[in-house]
Amino acid sequence: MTTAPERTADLYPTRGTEEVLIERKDPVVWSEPGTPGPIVAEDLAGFERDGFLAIDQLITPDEVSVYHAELERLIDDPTMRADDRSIVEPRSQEIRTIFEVHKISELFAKLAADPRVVGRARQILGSDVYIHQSRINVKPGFGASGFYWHSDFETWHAEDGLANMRTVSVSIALTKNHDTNGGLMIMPGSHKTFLGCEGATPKDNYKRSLQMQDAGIPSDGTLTSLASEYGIRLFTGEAGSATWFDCNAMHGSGDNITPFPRSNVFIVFNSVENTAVEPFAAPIRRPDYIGARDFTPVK
Ligand code: 6CS
Ligand code: FE
Repeated sequence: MTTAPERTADLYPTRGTEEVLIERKDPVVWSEPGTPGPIVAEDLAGFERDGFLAIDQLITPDEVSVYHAELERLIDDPTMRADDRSIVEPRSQEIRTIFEVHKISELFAKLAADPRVVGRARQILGSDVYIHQSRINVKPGFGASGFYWHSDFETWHAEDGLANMRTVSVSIALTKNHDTNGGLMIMPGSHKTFLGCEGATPKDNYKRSLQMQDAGIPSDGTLTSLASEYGIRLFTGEAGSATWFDCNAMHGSGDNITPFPRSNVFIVFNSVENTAVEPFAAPIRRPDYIGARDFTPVK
């Protein structure tokens, strides 16, 4: 058992006895202005302002075919269904998410290390990066359930021990993200306010939260004021499109009752300057296939 690294001061208290809104203390874009990278200055400024950056085509249609076939191979593999890293839909029992796809699949490992992907992460985070989490969210259709409103960072801080907001996600569409099949929704600008949530983290929370999150979500009242202040942006796009979003952006996605799957691969990059310590608001660490404890930088 590795000894727990020294835990730093808690800049973002959460899961206490009441909700609390805290101004973000961390930069959004950590690299110095003018740092070379794949994101042009105007887009980087947009990411800083909005907390997200949408890209019409991050990977080509031929590449989408390769990665979509790999997703199908994984979800059709009976050993994957039996694997702890697979989460099933509560109703249909179809596979909802497979975690740690960058370790399970050489193809997804290659995608994560692609300069078009990791290069953008390094530019936003201003350092070398490692993968905190990767997953495929299948959202197969015919009633696949969505993900209620939340800030990823609130969970990754409370349950995985990430001290600072120096983490970024990219969602790459492997099927068309229509405006009807449960696309990602983000409140533009919400990343600049941290919402400390009410309610302690139950033990082994992840066993339920990855099907339907209940600890770490905003109250109706706060959600109403956030949505009224920031609005809600729905992300649609062809397969191959991508959305980069800040770890603290308030986001969610609806159920998918259409016949058209909304299958995306998500890669979460964390700065090597922000490696996980002990959870800030949970009794135990989550498994390392959800919150990595291998801090090896992506080459
Ligand atoms: O708890 C987590 O890490 C996961 N939960 C959600 C709803 N989004 C981020 C991540 O996949
Ligand atoms: Fe999320």
